[in-house]
Amino acid sequence: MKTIKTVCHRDCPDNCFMDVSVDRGKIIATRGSTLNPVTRGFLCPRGIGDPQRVYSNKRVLHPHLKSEPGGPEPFRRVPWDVALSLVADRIKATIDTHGRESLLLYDYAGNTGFLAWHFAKRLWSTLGATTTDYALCSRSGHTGIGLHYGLSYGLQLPDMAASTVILFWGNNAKVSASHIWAMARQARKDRGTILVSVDPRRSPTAKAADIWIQPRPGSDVALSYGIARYLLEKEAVDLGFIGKWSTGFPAYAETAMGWTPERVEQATGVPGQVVAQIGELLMAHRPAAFMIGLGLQKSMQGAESARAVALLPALLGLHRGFQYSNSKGHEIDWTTLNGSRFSRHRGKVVSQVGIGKRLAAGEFKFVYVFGSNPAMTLPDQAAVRRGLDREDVYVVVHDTHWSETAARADVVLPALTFLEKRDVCISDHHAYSRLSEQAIAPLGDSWHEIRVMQQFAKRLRLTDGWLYVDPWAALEKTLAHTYREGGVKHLLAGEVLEVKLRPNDAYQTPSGKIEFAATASQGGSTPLPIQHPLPRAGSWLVLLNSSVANYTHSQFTDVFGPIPQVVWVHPEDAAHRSIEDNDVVAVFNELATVTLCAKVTDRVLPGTLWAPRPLTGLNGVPLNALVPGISQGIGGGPIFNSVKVKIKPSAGFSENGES
Ligand SMILES: Nc1nc2c(c(=O)[nH]1)N[C@H]1C(S)=C(S)[C@@H](COP(=O)(O)OP(=O)(O)OC[C@H]3O[C@@H](n4cnc5c(=O)[nH]c(N)nc54)[C@H](O)[C@@H]3O)O[C@H]1N2
Ligand SMILES: Nc1nc2c(c(=O)[nH]1)N[C@H]1C(S)=C(S)[C@@H](COP(=O)(O)OP(=O)(O)OC[C@H]3O[C@@H](n4cnc5c(=O)[nH]c(N)nc54)[C@H](O)[C@@H]3O)O[C@H]1N2
Ligand code: SF4
Ligand SMILES: [Mo]
Repeated sequence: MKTIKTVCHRDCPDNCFMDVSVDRGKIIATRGSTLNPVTRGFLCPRGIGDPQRVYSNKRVLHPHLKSEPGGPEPFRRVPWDVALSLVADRIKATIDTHGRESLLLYDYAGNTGFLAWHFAKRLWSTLGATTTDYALCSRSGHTGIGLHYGLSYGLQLPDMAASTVILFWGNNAKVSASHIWAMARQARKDRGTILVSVDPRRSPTAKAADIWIQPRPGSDVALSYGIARYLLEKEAVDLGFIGKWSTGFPAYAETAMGWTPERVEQATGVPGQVVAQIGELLMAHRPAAFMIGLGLQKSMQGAESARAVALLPALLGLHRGFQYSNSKGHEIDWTTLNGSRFSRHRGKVVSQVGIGKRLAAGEFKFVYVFGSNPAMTLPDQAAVRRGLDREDVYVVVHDTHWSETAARADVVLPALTFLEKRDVCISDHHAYSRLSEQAIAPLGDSWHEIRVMQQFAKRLRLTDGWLYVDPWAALEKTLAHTYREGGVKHLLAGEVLEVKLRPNDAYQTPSGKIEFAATASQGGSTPLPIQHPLPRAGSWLVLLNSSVANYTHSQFTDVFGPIPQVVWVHPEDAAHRSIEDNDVVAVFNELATVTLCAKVTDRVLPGTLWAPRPLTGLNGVPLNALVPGISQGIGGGPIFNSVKVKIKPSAGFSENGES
């Protein structure tokens, strides 16, 4: 039995150090390594379930081509050589006939490895393929916070742990970042740190926190201004800090003063005394840490909410007293790694959130997907699937598993899981980094992303030397300034390195200070955060959706079964519609109908529903069919938490969505 030291490469804030027990070439178990001060000692259910996912019967183990209609099986096995030549010919023909822009690379963070994800993009950089703006997850929050701070990085986790009050704002850390939550809980145990959750639903984090504040979805700007006004009135803002480190404070303060407790309560549903309670808490317990969730910024006004919350710690005299994602604080030379700086062709960039319509219109004739499952995770699902299913669109998927997207492909190529390859990834939230060793030999005929891309490059007779260089040498250059000390050589020698973060008191705004009133503008933004009016509920409800512990997005249904097909409904909303606990209900809007099992609970507010993401309904329709492909103005992010739906008992429901 051997122990292999690796790192979980999933799209997860924690990026746990993982030790893998391997016996005669087979993974027996995975465990959390104690060497990472943040993730020490335990893994989440997905990390523990990894051996089952690696050996699951949903693995793609050989290249496959879609069969002719009417064939006995939807796909047939072919040798790599055949698949590679076919795809390379298709790439060439597409460029010749339709131009480079009609090639679409659709990739995401299924594996966050520098080599498996970013280096492997070099082929598409040289071809000048269209790519997306990668706005599906966090971009709106980065952009919103960036308006006031320059870059959006914030505090390090040890600073969080040293705080006396930690606010998880639109952040379900207990589920989405279980090691960060564990650190916060430890701080509570050690020092009496108070844990607060600000969430419209009683999430697992809200349940386990000391204080739970329940604003209406999308009303966080109003709540932030209400807290700011309380601090201003109590003369509890740090004017010395503000004078030295910021600009635009008078305009901000004037706007905040307009948010009287009555006005705040009207917008948020949070009573004045609760706002006062948070204000008192922030005054009595310093320093505070504001943990800004990605859920907060995935709504119509998400970027506004993120920027409003991020300004609160500045009032308290804290340099970047928030954490959203620290990715922008790292010095990593991405354009070298992914080859875009060497390429003669600058590919077009399109909205990721809005890509459904383009796919459905046949704008791309060749789509290459890796590290993502767009046929589950993108909004406007009906359009996405229509686009992928078009006869004139050639879809190639390189994945470890038979995803819903692979099922729609013309060619499916088998990929190595992160346990079958060597790589490096860096957490956006903690600073610790080590080499991810390969734990086992590749299963079946699975190939590394780089090998696949180099084989295409050869068949396309591409001569750019940078496609064929040693990836580890390229990585060494890319990460030359990333660590406090050391680099790739030290990682290869088995050392644990610490990632350097830009200084907390450096602000990359035009003024070089925190700008309470931003002088730059993005996507039509105003200088101050604004609370957009929230639609009056009427018969419409807002459907919130976020992840549950056993799944990473669409992954792990092969290990844990379907993502729970449930929807939380407030008792009042249920009573109005004659819905009882465990009834099958239709959740619908003009885009789609998804049938789910109702859980009648006061964990959500009246007018609000919640469902796990990204589930498939009992009727086979994905949750994301309900989500419009609308992008936010600021940052172009999605509006997953602003989806308007109706709900009714499912019996007698007409499929056209009429109520
Ligand atoms: N188990 C698991 N963990 C994951 C993932 C996973 O798929 N599974 N995915 C990872 C990824 S890529 C991401 S982006 C993160 C996301 O993880 P988080 O940053 O925690 O974000 P979410 O889970 O989307 O939402 C967090 C909370 O925001 C609340 N919320 C929704 N709208 C609003 C609002 O308007 N105001 C306020 N105050 N709260 C609101 C929701 O009710 C929810 O409880 O999780 C990561 N971790
Ligand atoms: N309704 C709703 N939908 C959402 C969200 C929401 O809040 N609500 N949130 C969005 C967010 S925050 C995110 S980040 C996206 C995530 O969206 P996706 O990136 O599409 O997420 P996954 O479903 O995890 O898909 C990752 C795919 O990569 C594959 N994979 C894993 N490892 C490897 C590898 O080493 N190599 C290759 N080639 N493939 C690999 C997996 O098998 C899987 O098919 O979903 C978004 N979708
Ligand atoms: S998914 Fe996240 S929490 Fe779970 S083992 Fe991987 S890095 Fe750790
Ligand atoms: Mo995400």
